[in-house]
Amino acid sequence: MSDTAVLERLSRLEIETPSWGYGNSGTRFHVYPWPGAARTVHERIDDAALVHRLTGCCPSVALHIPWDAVDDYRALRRYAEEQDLRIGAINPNLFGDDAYRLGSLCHPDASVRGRALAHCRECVEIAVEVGSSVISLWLADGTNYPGQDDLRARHARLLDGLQELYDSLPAGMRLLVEYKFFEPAFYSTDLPDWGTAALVCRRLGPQAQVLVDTGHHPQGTNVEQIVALLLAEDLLGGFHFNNRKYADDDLIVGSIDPFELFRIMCEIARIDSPERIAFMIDQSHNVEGKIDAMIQSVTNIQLAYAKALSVDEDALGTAQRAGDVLAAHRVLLEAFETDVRPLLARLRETRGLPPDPVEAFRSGGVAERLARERGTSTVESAYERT
Ligand code: LRH
Ligand code: MN
Repeated sequence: MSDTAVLERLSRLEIETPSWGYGNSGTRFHVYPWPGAARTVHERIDDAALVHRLTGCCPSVALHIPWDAVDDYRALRRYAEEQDLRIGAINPNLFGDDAYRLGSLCHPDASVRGRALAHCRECVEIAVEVGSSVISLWLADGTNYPGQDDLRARHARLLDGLQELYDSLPAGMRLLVEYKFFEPAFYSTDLPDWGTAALVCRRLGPQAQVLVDTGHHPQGTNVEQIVALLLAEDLLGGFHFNNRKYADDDLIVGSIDPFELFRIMCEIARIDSPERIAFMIDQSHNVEGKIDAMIQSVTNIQLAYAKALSVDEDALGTAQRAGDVLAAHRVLLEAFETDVRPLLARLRETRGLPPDPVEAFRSGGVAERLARERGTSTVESAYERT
C-alpha cells in the first residue's frame, strides 16, 4: 500500500478511551494515588478530551455505570460535546454490588437476575440519552469450586438474561459481549472464551457481536487467529486493547508484546472498512501517570496499524501460494521492522497536531497544572477496606 493510502487509512482510525483509565486505580494490595488524577466523571471527560486534542483520533470516551453515573445524562452529553467529544460505549457494572456474590445474570436466585437485567436496561436508556449506540457487557459471573453450581443451568440463565437484554435494544444499538477466561471467578467463568461468546451472539442476532479484550486469554493463545475467525464470521464487534505478561494485567497496549499487537492489526488492515469495529482501550494505570499513559497507548496502536498497513500484500500472497514459508514470514517481519514514526509524524503535522503527542503532554506543563488544581486523592484498596 502506498504511503498516501496508508495515511488515508490511518486518518480514519478512531480509538475510544475508557473513563476509568484516567482515575486512580490499583490492585487489591494498594492504590497509589497520582497527583492530578481525575476524580469525577467531568474531570475524566476533560482528560479524554485533552487526549483527543493531542492525538486527533480519540473522539469518544467509554463510560462505566455507576462509576460515571450522574443525574442528568443529557447535560453530561452536552458537557462532552462542548469539548468535541462523543460519549461512546456504555459499560454496565454487574460485579460491584454485594448482591452479585454468586453471579448476576447467571445467579441461582431469580430476583438477583432480575436486578442485573434492570441495571442493563437502565444502561440502554442511558445510552439513548447520551447518543451512544454501544452497550459493552462483561460479566464477572462464575464459580470458585467444583459443585458450587450447575454449569448448564448457569448457561441457560445466561442465555435467558442476554435474550431479554437483546430484545430491549433499540434499532441500531449493538451489544458487545466480552469474554474472559478467569478472575474474579477461579473455577468456572460463564463467558470464558470467544467460542462461548460467539455462540451466544449467533443465538441473539445481528446486533450482538463479540468484544475481544486482549488481556482475557490463557497464556499462549493465538489472539490474532481469534480475530481472523471472528472477522470471517462477521462477529467481531470490538476490542479492549491492553497488554499483559501474566494474567489480566491491563498494562499499556503494545508495551509487553508489540509484535502480537502488530499481528492483530494485520488482520484488521486486511479488511476494507474497519469502521464498524469499536477500537477501545481498557487499561488501569497503577504506577504511572494516567494521561500520558493513555496517549502512549493510542500511539502504540497507531504504530502497529501503520506497520500492518505497510505489509506488501502482493509479495505475501505470492509467497503463501508458493508455499514459501520463510519468504511469507519475512514479508511480515519487513513491515514490522519498518520505522513508521516519520509517517505518523507527517499525519499529525498535516492535521496541525504535535508530531509526538506524548512529549507534547509531558513538556506542556499540563500535568503540573492538574496536580495543583486537583491535588492528590487517596483510594483504599480491597484489602485496606477490610
Ligand atoms: C474486566 C474488564 C471489563 C471492564 C473492566 C474494567 O476485566 O476487562 O471490560 O468492565 O475490565
Ligand atoms: Mn475489558
